[in-house]
Amino acid sequence: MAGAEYCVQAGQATDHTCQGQTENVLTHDANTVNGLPWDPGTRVTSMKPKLIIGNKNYSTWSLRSWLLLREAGIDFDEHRIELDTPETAAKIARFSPGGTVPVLQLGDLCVWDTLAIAETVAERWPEKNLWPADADVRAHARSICAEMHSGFHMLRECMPMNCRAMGRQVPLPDALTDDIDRIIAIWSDCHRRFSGDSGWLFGDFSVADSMFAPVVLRFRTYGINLPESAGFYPHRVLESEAMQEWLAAAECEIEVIEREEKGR
Ligand SMILES: N[C@@H](CCC(=O)N[C@@H](CS)C(=O)NCC(=O)O)C(=O)O
Repeated sequence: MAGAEYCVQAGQATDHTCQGQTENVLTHDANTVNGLPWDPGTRVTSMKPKLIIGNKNYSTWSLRSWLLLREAGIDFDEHRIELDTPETAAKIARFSPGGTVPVLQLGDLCVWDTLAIAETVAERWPEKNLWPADADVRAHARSICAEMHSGFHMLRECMPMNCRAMGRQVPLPDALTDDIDRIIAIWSDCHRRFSGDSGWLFGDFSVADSMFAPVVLRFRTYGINLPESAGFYPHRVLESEAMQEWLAAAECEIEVIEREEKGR
């Protein structure tokens, strides 16, 4: 599948409207927020969700939202925008107020940024159990997701995701090995405390697995050896049918973004 932009399944790209809301949330229990009824949103939207993504070979954030929806078994259309072209910004701007992909459209509602998408999907499809059921375990899962979202700058800089590349070698300065060691510690800790036999970080597939999946691909591309305590995890991620589907599509893309081609 080549070409700059495509829509998969039904539907063409349409303009979006965004429902912006700001609210200071002070207290909540299971059913209320600040004493008002808590509205979890329309549980099943009348329109099929649409996910706007970038190149499958390179776009880690796109992979995270895409994998979350696919592993959850939620039917959605996808719309791909080729990154790193003179038209990319304008094409993304048609969908994303933040100017980045991924973007999730749920009918008229537009959700941008990976963590916001994950929270929204988990909230609107509660039966998919995309966060761990136990509140303390859920807090742990949220912590490592937030850490992934805001940290690991050396890993991103030095080891860009490049799904179809194998056998790449990059220098490993201390700051990069610190990032790698921290990921190993996160996976090992989850394995010891939460994984059980499933191989996913928290037993069942969760938002956390979608957040760490691109790291698995980075370690594969750059040949990072893992201790046994963390080595279980890449196997689980790579044997996911959804992940295999993503990798096959990345393989078929013809675009090359030179600055992402490290370690040749
Ligand atoms: N914090 C954002 C980051 C998203 C992001 O940086 N996406 C990249 C692609 S992986 C992007 O859209 N870049 C804009 C561009 O390449 O023009 C999120 O989590 O969604």
